[in-house]
Amino acid sequence: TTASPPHIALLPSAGMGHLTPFLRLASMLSSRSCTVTLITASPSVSAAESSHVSFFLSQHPLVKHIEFKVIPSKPYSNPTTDDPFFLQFEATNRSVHLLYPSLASASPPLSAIFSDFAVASSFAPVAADLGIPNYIISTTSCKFFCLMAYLPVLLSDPSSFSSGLSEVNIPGITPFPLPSIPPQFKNPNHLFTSLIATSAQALSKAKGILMNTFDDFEPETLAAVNSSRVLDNLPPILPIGPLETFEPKKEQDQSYLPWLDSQPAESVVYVSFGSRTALSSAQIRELSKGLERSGYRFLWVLKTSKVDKDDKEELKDLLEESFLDRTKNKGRVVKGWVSQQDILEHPATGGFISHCGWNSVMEAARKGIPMLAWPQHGDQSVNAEVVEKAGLGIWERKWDWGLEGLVSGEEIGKKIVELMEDEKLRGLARKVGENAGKATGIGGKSEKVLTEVLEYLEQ
Ligand code: BUP
Repeated sequence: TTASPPHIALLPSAGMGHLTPFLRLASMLSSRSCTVTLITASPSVSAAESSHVSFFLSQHPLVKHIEFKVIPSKPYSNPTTDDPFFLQFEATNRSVHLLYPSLASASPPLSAIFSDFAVASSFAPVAADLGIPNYIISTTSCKFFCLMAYLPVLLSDPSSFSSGLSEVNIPGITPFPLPSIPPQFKNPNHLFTSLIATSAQALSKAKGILMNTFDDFEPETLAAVNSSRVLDNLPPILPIGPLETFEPKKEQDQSYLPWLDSQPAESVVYVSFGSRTALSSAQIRELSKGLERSGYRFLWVLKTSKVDKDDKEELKDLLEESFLDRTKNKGRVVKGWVSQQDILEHPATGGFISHCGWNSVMEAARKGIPMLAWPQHGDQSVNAEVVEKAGLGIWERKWDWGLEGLVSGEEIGKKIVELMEDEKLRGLARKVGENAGKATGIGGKSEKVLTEVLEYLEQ
């Protein structure tokens, strides 16, 4: 009999930063004739997650959907965090065994499961019982992945994070400056830390780690991890990025698009800190001053709460009316969801001030848009260093390392000018975009890696 395309189930975990790469990969697999089952946990934490899942399914009628109810965390059951995304990671881990019957009875039978790093430990036994390979999807940089994979070793030595050290060392790769390590990692009891460490211990059971990055973007780290210099028991790391985007969700308010259409090429600074980061109101005011001082045009997506459902403040309460008035011809400030991929693709966009969430980094890389990295938490500092090293952007370390508290409008204004006027950076960023295109094009490195995985899984 001739081989038929595999049936792959995908299990993302909480937050748009985790959901987005899964939806993209699901779309790519479906267009390569795989049977695809998308598994989602309900209820979702943010409104953006549930609306994107519905939209995705409406656009991909062939994709099957399993929705499973997570066993909720008891309120205050974990005193180390009240972050709703971390609590959902934990609740999902406690609930994935409930999926066994529907996965075991899938038709055609499942060939593999692609699941998020954050559920690696609880999902490994389910995949083993089903007798099918489990690939982990890592939604961050290869550099930060190495830190997570190595975390159990670091935690076993109490001096790893001692304040006397200026950096954390992991064999085979460049050191991590101490301020770029998420502070939670220093507390082994923190929910986030224990989840990552437990997941890391399960990595060796996976068939491979699929990663939204590409060889030319993180060559040294990928080479080190794939030649067992970081850890000797990791499965192959498989760079398949930047993941292809599919048609974005159209929101009602897209008035920024006609506005962008009327701006000169590469003249607009796009500003976004991702779906779950809210700057302080004082920092929001300084950023507004910085944008105005820079003299550049801008499109600024403003968030004021970690979870979108709680975001109720109005623009006029956040920014001075006089600012909105003075800049009405120069810029747009938007609340709510925008189509970031449309904005990054737009010829008027010339620079991107970003928190360096990894999806945002890969989207900017794909388009070759220079970044001003302004990481806020989690993996973002490590990602910012990767961005700088790859030539995609500039990064002012002291801004996010808390060395000076509030960053002034004056400093921000100067950095924006640097971002927009540095021709060498623009050239390097364009080159990154070309390399990203080569990696995902026919015969490109990332495309080949994915093709090989799918050939292996053919039934
Ligand atoms: Br906000 C926003 N529109 O308005 P990251 C985000 N996005 O398309 P995060 C929009 O969501 P984590 C908006 O293009 C990217 O694909 C954006 O993921 C898109 O950051 C995704 O960049 C956001 O990884 O997640 O949301 O902070 O903290 O998990 O990295």
